[in-house]
Amino acid sequence: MAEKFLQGVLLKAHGGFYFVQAAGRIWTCSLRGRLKQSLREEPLGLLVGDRLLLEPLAEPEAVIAEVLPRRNFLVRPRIANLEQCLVVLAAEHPKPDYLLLDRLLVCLLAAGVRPIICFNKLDRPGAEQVFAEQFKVYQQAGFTVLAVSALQQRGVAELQQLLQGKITAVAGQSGVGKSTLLNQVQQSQQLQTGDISRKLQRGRHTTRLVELLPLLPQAADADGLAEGWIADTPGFSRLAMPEQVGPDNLAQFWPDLQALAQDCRFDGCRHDQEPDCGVKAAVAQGRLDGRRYQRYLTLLAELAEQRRY
Ligand SMILES: Nc1nc2c(ncn2[C@@H]2O[C@H](COP(=O)(O)OP(=O)(O)OP(=O)(O)O)[C@@H](O)[C@H]2O)c(=O)[nH]1
Ligand SMILES: [Mg+2]
Ligand SMILES: [Zn+2]
Repeated sequence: MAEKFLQGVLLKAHGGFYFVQAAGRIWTCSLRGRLKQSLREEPLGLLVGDRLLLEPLAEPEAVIAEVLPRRNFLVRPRIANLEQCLVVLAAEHPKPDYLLLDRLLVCLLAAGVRPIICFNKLDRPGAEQVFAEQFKVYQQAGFTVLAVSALQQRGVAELQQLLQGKITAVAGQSGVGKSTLLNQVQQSQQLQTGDISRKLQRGRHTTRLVELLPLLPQAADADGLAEGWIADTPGFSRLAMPEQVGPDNLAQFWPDLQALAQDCRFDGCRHDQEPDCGVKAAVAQGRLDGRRYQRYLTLLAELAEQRRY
């Protein structure tokens, strides 16, 4: 009975059909009547990333019989079972937006998604030095930090390793090279890549669809199953601060501050105006990067402001 079903992952929904990867191929699926009924009561319905049970019909058609329990899900962008997020910056051009980076790190940690920080365009002049400085700051905070050049295919194999077997989203400002990088790690489809200046003039993004892309399999395995999926979603770069993050717990999602907070005199220290603060002492002694601390204060003030009305 159980073996007539295949387990798969929802890659995208389009035109009333669901495209599901299972057993080494992509199936065009509809919903079983009973499931359709029960999903009507679910405000989110099926999400890209959902793990499903399929009943194959004549290939490539199948019926979705069941949705397996979700590990987690996000509403904006809509995605289920997301394990990690690649946060891409250009070491050079466009200039890195570290406030955006730190904001994304907080959002991801609060959502239970592992961030991987990826500096791209290491081929550009001056990029090595930018990377070396920031590597220290974020590595010390406990994050995985990569140096890559999508143009020269540098660091791409290492990146691919980190993506194996997982569902990964990609975030970062426009023009940092997300689509270019993804074209090198994912299977067939070519994503649209654009020219920065043209895009900045138009002030819009080339990437629109939320869709999971099967990764290139690392080793040739029998089924030709992609061992991992990546989502090129524009929504991630504008992720809103989750509800549960406020001025009193912001530091909990700031691993480098969190470690220093044990030296603070007060338990509820916000590491701002309080006396005898372990975090401020560390900044004064150069043990914590002053600019990252300033960005903490910026986000802290922003959260305090939001709670005021
Ligand atoms: N020098 C250099 N240029 C790169 C590299 N990777 C990407 N680029 C260029 O940067 C520009 C933007 O790349 P995209 O991949 O379109 O950037 P994106 O992050 O997907 O941008 P949006 O879709 O607008 O968010 C393109 O002109 C790429 O050719 C790299 O490693 N080195
Ligand atoms: Mg893109
Ligand atoms: Zn403190």
